[in-house]
Amino acid sequence: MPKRKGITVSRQIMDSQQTHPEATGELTGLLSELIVAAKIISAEVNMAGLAGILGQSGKTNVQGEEVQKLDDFANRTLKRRMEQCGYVCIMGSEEDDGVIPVLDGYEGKYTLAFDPLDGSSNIDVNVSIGTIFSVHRRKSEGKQGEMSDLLQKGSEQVAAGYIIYGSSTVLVYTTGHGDGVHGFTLDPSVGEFFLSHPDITIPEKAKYYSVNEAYSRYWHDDTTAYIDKLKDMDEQGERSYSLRYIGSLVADFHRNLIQGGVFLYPRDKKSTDKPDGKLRLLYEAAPLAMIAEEAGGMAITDDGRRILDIEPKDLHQRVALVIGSRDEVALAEEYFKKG
Ligand code: AHM
Ligand code: MG
Repeated sequence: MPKRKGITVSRQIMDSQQTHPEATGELTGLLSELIVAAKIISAEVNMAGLAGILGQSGKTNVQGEEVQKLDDFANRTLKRRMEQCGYVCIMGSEEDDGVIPVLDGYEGKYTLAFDPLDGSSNIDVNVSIGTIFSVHRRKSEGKQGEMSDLLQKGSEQVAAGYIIYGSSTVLVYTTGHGDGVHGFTLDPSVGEFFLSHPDITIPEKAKYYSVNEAYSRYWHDDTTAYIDKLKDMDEQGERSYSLRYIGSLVADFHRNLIQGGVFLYPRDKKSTDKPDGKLRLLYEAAPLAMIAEEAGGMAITDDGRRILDIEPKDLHQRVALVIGSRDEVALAEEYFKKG
C-alpha cells in the first residue's frame, strides 16, 4: 500500500505489521508505548524553560558526565513506561550503569536500549536534542532477560529510531528489511505524529560534513587526510561542502539524512580515557547505522569496519563513527582502510 502523507504513526505501524503475516503485534505494541513516552518527553522539553527545570541536577552518570534534569526525566519516563508494557524483557540506558529489569510478570520478547536525551550540553541553550532507541529480539529463555540479550550486533536489530525535539518534534524509525525509513511530525495540538517524510532516502552525495574540528590537532593522520580531501574536492571552482556541527548527534544526523551529509566522531590521540571515540555503540551508533543503511547510506568506524557488524562486549561500549551519505562514507572507507 503506498504511504500517504498525513497518516498517523499508529496506522503506519499497523499497516506494516499486516505485510508480515508472522507478526504477533508485540513490536507494534512496543513502538506504540515508546511513542507515548516520546510525547511525554516532548511536552516536558517544550515546557522546560518555563517550568524552571533547565540546568544540571548535580549527579554524575556512569560516563562521569553531569546528569541534567531533563535527562533524568526522560530516563525515568522511558523506564516506567517500558518496564510494565509487557513487550520487553530487559533494558539498557545511557544513564544507568547496569541493565534495567522489567516488572515481574511483564517480561516480553524484545530488548530495548536507549539514550533518553542525547545532546544534553544543548539543553540549556534551546538547541535540538533527541531520544535514540534500538530494539532486538531476546535470545535467552528465562523470565527476565539477560545482559547477553542486549549485547547483540546492530545487524540483528528489529527496529531502531530516534525522536528529535527541535523546531518541531519528529520521529524517524525503521523496522529494516526494506520496509524503509519514515518520519512523522508531532502535531502537539492533537497529540498525534503524522507521516511527513515517507520513505526517506539519504542523498547519495553529501552537502555537509559534520565533525568537531576543534579536535583536529589530535586526529589520527587518516582522519586529517580524509577531511583535507573533502575540503579539496572543489568541482569546477565551486565549493563542494559546508561544515555543519551542532554537537547533538540526533540533530546532526537528522540534517544529514534529509539534506545529505557525513558525520564523524573519530578516535583521537588525546583521549586516553576514550580510546574509541565518545559515542556509544548500542544506543547511539548502531540504531543510527540501521537507519542510515536502510535509507541508502553507510555507517563505519574510522578503521573501516561496518558498524552493524560489530559484536558488542559492553553495554556502554564506545565506538568511532563515520555515518551518512554513501559517496562520502565510501570515500572515508578508502582512507581508513589505508590507515
Ligand atoms: P551526550 O550523550 O552526553 O549528550 O553526548 C553525546 C553528544 C552527541 O550528541 C554529540 O554528537 C557529541 O556528544 C558531541 O561531542 P563534542 O562536544 O565532543 O563534539
Ligand atoms: Mg548520548
